[in-house]
Amino acid sequence: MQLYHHPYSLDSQKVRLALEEKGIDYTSHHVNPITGKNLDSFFFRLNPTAKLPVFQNGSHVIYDAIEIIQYVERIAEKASSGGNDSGVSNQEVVQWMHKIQAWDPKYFTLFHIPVKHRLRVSKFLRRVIIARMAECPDLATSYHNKLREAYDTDEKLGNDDVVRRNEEHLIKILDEVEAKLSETAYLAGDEFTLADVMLIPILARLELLSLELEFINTRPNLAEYWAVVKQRPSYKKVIGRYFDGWKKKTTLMKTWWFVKLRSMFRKY
Ligand SMILES: N[C@@H](CCC(=O)N[C@@H](CS)C(=O)NCC(=O)O)C(=O)O
Repeated sequence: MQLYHHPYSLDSQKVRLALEEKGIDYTSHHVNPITGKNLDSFFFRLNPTAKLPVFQNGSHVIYDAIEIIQYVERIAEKASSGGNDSGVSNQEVVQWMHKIQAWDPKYFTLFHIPVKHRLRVSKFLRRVIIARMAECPDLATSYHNKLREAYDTDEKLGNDDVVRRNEEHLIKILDEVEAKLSETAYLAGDEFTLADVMLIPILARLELLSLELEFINTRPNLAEYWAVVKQRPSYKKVIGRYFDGWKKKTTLMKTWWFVKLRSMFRKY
């Protein structure tokens, strides 16, 4: 099984946490969306939307995070129960998974990144798309769509309503989570489940953007939960080793310098 993913990608983190929690082995391929690796033709042929993650098991390719996680869950259940997959997530877990997945982190994240960095990356990625399009004319339509998407994102970011609604959606989810965590230790009961796997990357994103005081610490149950789930080996492997403490700076600087140098030398 192959997983194309990146530590920066929130949906990739969800899938990788599920793989770690379920103890499933896979071959890992890093595809950095900020340096435009996802726009390389090899990846574009695999997924013409260029989105991460992509999961491949033989000829079976899955693009949707929840579908991948549920597929992983079925494999794990089959392995542990000798062929029958009766132990998959209950309805409450699945409902939380969909509720959390309905929030699109794109505008919120971009809005909270310093404008200088956002503009440089966005310009760089548009140049990369144009360069790849020239190299692979047979993929021109998909690259055109990607370019249109990039302009559309920039335009929507200038629209206060879009950004505000995106944040309100997040707040609504966090408030529901806070209420639930006053009754149970984890999101769907007193056991850790795949619902928690979906939530952890969102909390990690808030911390990465230095927004934990406003969004996590103001919710005492959530703050306590966050401290507990960060102790899990899956969190440390998938997120902590790239973003905890000083590592955050090193991880981000590497990508930033890549983009800066490539832009300077016009090497797309
Ligand atoms: N359909 C995908 C969406 C995944 C998605 O939005 N991925 C983001 C990162 S979390 C991405 O690849 N962004 C790069 C791009 O759009 O070029 C899913 O549901 O899993």
